[in-house]
Amino acid sequence: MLNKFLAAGVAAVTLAGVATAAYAGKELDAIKARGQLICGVSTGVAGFASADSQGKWTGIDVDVCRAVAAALFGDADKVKYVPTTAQQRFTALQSGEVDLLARTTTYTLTRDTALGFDFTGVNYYDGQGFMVNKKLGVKSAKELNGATVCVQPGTTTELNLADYFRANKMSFKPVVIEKIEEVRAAFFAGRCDVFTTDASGLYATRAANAPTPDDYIILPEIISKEPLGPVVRHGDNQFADIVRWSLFAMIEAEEYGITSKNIDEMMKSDNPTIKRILGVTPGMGKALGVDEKWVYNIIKQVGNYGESFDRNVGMGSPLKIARGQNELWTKGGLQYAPPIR
Ligand SMILES: N[C@@H](CCC(=O)N[C@@H](CS)C(=O)NCC(=O)O)C(=O)O
Repeated sequence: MLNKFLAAGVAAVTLAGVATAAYAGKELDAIKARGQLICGVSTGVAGFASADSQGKWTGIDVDVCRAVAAALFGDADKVKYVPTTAQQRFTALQSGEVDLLARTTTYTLTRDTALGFDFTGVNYYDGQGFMVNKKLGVKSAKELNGATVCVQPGTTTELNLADYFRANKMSFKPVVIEKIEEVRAAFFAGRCDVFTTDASGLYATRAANAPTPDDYIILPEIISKEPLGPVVRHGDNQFADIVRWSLFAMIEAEEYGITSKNIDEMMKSDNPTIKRILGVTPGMGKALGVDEKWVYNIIKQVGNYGESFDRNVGMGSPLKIARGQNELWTKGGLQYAPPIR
């Protein structure tokens, strides 16, 4: 009996030895040589990615960039941000102008395949909605027949809008504008009756950009699934893995109660899972090809997923968006990370 177990153990060790960790490609080598991650973000959406007057970027998307930099360099500040419109973002990624997009980008089949990208997770589960001025007296999207609708090109928004109106046998007049600040200006000046985008973008626009936020309502209909997540080019699996697991680490840390505040205490935990996550028991960093303190650095400098959500878009922010689908799976939401082991 004992021998059988021993033999199985030896086989497992050999297997683990054969499966080498690194599929390092030219992307990761170039990022390391440069000493800085180049992250494509939006041109300015409060709570997701926006720069202050000093040029300091914050937001839940910015935190993805910061987490990857913390995993790679031990320093969340080693990021250069490149603002991109919805229309420009995919060319910026394909051409190599940015290493990664963390930019309210919906995970879809064609983007994941034909465009030559890999999505590495979902940092915000969203859905498309409609915002109108209260004075229109509209209570439901079903009452929008004949409306003029402001929309950004190069988005899933544009496609869903057409599908929704067609499916409901309604007509609409699109006002298609690339730059978000021009879309907002057009909508708030009354050049369109409706502004449609991801519900998060509607909340952000109302809270941060509306001259009088109370004048606007977001209609109850959510017409699509918009799982927003980080995306990289095909071609460097190890870099994709680092992006994927940096986000998973933030989610897993929240699940295990590891926060930026208590992480130094947590380093002394006896819990074998926490020891493995934090690299006290080594192995995960080696497998991913980063420092064993990668999760420590992410959580200490950026925070866990819940901290990032709360600070940027949740109750600790002006947006006050409820966790909803972005709550952890253990609390009835969709945020779920595979185990770090
Ligand atoms: N999730 C949709 C829409 C993405 C999108 O561009 N959303 C607007 C929401 S306000 C945005 O981020 N605009 C900011 C910008 O253009 O910089 C997609 O991936 O196509």
